[in-house]
Amino acid sequence: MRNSVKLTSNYFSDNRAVQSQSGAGIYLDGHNTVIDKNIFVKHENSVILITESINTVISNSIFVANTASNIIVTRDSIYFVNDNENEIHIYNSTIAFNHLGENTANVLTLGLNSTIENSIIWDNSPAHTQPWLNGFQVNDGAIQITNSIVEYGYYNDKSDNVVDADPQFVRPEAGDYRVLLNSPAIDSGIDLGELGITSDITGNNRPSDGNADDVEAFDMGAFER
Ligand SMILES: [Ca+2]
Ligand SMILES: [Ca+2]
Repeated sequence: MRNSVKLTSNYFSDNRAVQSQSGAGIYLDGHNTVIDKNIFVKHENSVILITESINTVISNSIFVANTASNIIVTRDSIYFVNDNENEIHIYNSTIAFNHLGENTANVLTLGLNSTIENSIIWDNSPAHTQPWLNGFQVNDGAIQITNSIVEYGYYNDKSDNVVDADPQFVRPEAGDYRVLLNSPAIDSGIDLGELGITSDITGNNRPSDGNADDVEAFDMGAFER
């Protein structure tokens, strides 16, 4: 496939799309894009809108304090519905404290076969009218979530080790989304080294032994300890 772009270590804030159906932070219609170690805050429209893009990877990234109707959304270019080929893979990312006001759209709208691994999805609103869906909308099937903290949980036959427990951020009110030593996120991820994930959003090595049991293991979320 063509189109290989990698966006690394950028800070996107306070963006708004002129057209409501466009992406405020990133509008993506290329293939094989990697969005690694980026921070997205205070967007008023869809932060990342993906259309007709195959194999998008988001890793080691933070999405906080956005008021978009969808933080990450995959859409068919014509009808604005999910495109099954627009699968997206989210690894070791933190999606928290995004409050969408009175808009009842979902936090994430992801195409079929999308996956979320080693991530933290916490304190986003509004929750889906069906709480067990927790703001996820998928087309004609379920996405796979593994080894992640998801508020209200997320359970289906594709999911494994999804924990509904406070991630214990250090000081979220001050923009510190690392987690405390006793966080359930520490050393509870799966090894994603073979996918090329070897460091966290600040450049710290993954995996690292964060719970002092002499075993290095991946954390959940954008930070490693
Ligand atoms: Ca660790
Ligand atoms: Ca350990």
